[in-house]
Formats: sequence, C-alpha cells, structure tokens
Amino acid sequence: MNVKKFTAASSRDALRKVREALGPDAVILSNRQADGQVEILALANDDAAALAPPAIDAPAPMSPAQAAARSYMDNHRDNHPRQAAPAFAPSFAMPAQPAAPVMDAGIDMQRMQQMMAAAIVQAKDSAAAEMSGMMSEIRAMRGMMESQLAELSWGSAAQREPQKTAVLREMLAAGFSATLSRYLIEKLPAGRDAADSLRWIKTVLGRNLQTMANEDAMLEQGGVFALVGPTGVGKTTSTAKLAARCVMRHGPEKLALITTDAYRIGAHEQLRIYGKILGVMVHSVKDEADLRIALKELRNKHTVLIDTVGVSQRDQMVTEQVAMLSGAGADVKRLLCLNSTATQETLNEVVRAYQGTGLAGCIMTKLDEAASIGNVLDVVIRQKLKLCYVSNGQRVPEDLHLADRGYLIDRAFKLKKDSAATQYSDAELPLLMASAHHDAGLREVHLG
Ligand SMILES: Nc1nc2c(ncn2[C@@H]2O[C@H](COP(=O)(O)OP(=O)(O)O)[C@@H](O)[C@H]2O)c(=O)[nH]1
Ligand SMILES: [Mg+2]
Repeated sequence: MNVKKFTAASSRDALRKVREALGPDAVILSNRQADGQVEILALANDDAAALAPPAIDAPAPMSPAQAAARSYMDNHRDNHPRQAAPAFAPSFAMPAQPAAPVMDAGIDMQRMQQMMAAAIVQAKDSAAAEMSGMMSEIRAMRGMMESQLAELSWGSAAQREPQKTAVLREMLAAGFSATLSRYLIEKLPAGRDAADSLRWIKTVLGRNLQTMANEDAMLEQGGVFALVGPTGVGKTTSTAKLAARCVMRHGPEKLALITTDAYRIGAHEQLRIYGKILGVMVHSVKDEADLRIALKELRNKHTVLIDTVGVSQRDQMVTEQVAMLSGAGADVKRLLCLNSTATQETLNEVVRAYQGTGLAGCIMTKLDEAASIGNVLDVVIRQKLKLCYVSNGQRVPEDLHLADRGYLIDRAFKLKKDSAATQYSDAELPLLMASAHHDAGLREVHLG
C-alpha cells in the first residue's frame, strides 16, 4: 500500500497537493490538524483497488514469522538432503512410518536447541513488527472512518438545511476558523432562514467578544501597563497613543513612560520623541533590577506605560520578558498587541507564547491594513482575551479607538474575502468540516 502524506497550511492547499500528485480519483484516508498544519493521508485510486481481498484459490500468505522459520529450516535441510527430505514430506506416503518428523541423527541436541532459540527470537521479533504494522493500519482506518462519517453527516445536514452551508461560507469568508464555525453552526437554532441564522451567529459572536465597557477601568484607575508582542506590531505607536489619552485626562505629570528597549540603537528614540511632545519623561531600563528601581521611583505616578522590546513568539526571550515584568515588584498588567494582518496560526502562537500567568487584555492593531478580521476576532474569542483597543492607522493619537464589539463583528462580515481563490467548492466544504476538530475550550462559548 503506497500511502502518501501531504501537509499544507490549509485544507484547500493540502487537497490541491493530493490532486496534483495522485490525480482526481485519489482516496483520502485521513485528514487532521497537526502543529497548525493540515495533514492528509491519501492513496492513488489504483493502489486502493489493489487492496481488494485476494482470489479464494490463491495460496494463503505466510506470516513473516512463518516465513522466517521456514527459511531457517530449509537452510538446515539443505545440509542433509537425502535423509532430511522425507522427514518433511507428508507422512501418508509411508504409512508404516511414525507421523512425527524423523530427526537426522547428525543433528545433536545442542544444535537443535540453538535452532529452536533462534526460531523463537525471530518469531518474537516478527510478531512485534507485525503487531505494530497492524496497529498503524487500524489507526489509519479509524481516522478514515471518523473523517468520512463527519463528511457524511455534514453532507446530509447541508442538504436538509441549506442555510447552514450559506452561514458557513459567510463565516469562512470573514476569516473565522472552521472549528469555531462548525461549533456554532451545529448549535444553530432550527427553522431559521439564512439571514436569520447569520444574525444569530453575529449575536453569539458579539456576546463572546469581551471588550471594555469604557476606558475608566484603565485610564481612571491607572496602574502599570506594559505593551508586549512581536516586533513591528505597533507597541511603540500604541504606547504613544495611550500616553496621549492619559495626558489629555490627567495632565503630563501623572504619567511616566518606560522603555525596555535599551540595547537596539535608536530603538527608544521614537518613544523619546513622543514623550517630548507630550511633556512626559521617558526612562530606559535594561533588566529586571533596573525596572524594579524605576517602578519604585515612579510609584507615585497615576499611570506608568512600559513599551517593551519586540520579541518573536518563537524566541525563548518571551519567557524571560514575562518573568522580568512579573518580577518587577509592582502589579504590571500586560497588554498584548495583536496584528490583524497575521494569520490565525501565528496569532494563536503569539497568544500562547505571551500568555504567561495571564494577560490583562489585548490591542488589535493594523485594522486598516487587514483584508479580513475574523481571524483575529476568532483568536480573541477562543482565547478569552479582553479586547481593549483597536488601532487603525499610524497617526498618534487619533488612530486608537475603544473596541466596539458590535461594530467589529459587523465589519468582519463586511470585509469578507470574496476572491475566487478563497471560496470553497461544495465538494470541499464537507472535508473542511470533517477536519475541523472539536475544541474542548469551545464549550465555554456562550450561546444565548
Ligand atoms: N497602518 C498601520 N500602521 C501601524 C499601526 N500601528 C503601528 N503601525 C506602524 O507599524 C510600524 C511599526 O510600529 P511600531 O509601533 O514601531 O511597532 P513595535 O515594533 O511593536 O514597537 C510603524 O511604521 C507604525 O507606524 C496601525 O494600526 N496601522
Ligand atoms: Mg517598538
């Protein structure tokens, strides 16, 4: 059996690869998500035909254990052709002879024991190999059955309730994941038309998008906030925008700015310039001890904003940075900047890396550059983050807004990707639904 594995970032790409390599009649054995990738096991149609059971009169195949024992015996028999041969012949040819094989007198006891021991070892080895081969075939069969059952159930549901297909297309086009889409569509109240169903979906999504009711929790209460996230997501710009909002409310003397970006040449210049414009001091710190001293000195400030150095979510430094901020002797609330233009896989990885002991909230940046925003909203909903602000441009301080869930959900469905490249065919939808794994975390999504 010539099973081939195909992996790609999306089901669509993986399916295309299967089709390119094995033709349109390829048989899909399994389809699953692994490490953020879609993995498909497939078989050429010809190979699948060859798997049909053998003809009845064909000789029964020998197991590897039997084959090994047979070849061992054959080798030894060759050494004594004349006497040994009849011993293995059927006994009815010579009825007077005992039915048990006659042993060659030249084979002494010791050799026989060796032979037996070797045969046992070989049989054990091959039995283990056979077992593991069988297990992996059973696993492949199970995967195949699971995904085909899911495909069938989606296929029949889609025929009975076409509004589900319509809603699914809208959700996928808006950038929401197959997993969240499947979960919500399965819960869709019966007897509604497509428009009504979509309205229900939007309501549920909105209800599960946590936002700040107003800025008071942050700007009135004050405290120490650190903006974290990978390089270039808009931390420095967002820090400056937030700083301007604080200054407008409380005046410059109530605020302090800290940058942890003390190493890169010119890295803190940007924040310094904003600080100068706002009349706020900018302190740079290089390690936890420094930060501790700075925060102690600034403990009388109403609000302290920390602009951190960008660290890739794949870097070990993220853990160190989380430790530095939580060990600084003050309650540092971390706000994660999420770039709306990043893929869902990347955003999930970013959240996981930066989560640490808990994020106070997140800021959605570069909304103006995103072709779709369902991807980032999906991550915020599923990771249960509090979305505080949305940044939709480079201008400081104008392009920062309090997150409005109704507006964002509406906007997600308006911004749908409608290029042909991102549309799924009717045949692909069941497969996509079958590969959307059930996510235990989704049980906490409130439906109404
Ligand atoms: N279009 C757009 N650009 C932004 C936004 N936020 C930040 N930028 C730009 O993205 C670039 C990187 O921003 P910066 O704040 O330095 O990112 P940092 O590395 O995370 O500190 C800069 O050119 C910003 O002007 C936004 O919401 N929209
Ligand atoms: Mg920066």
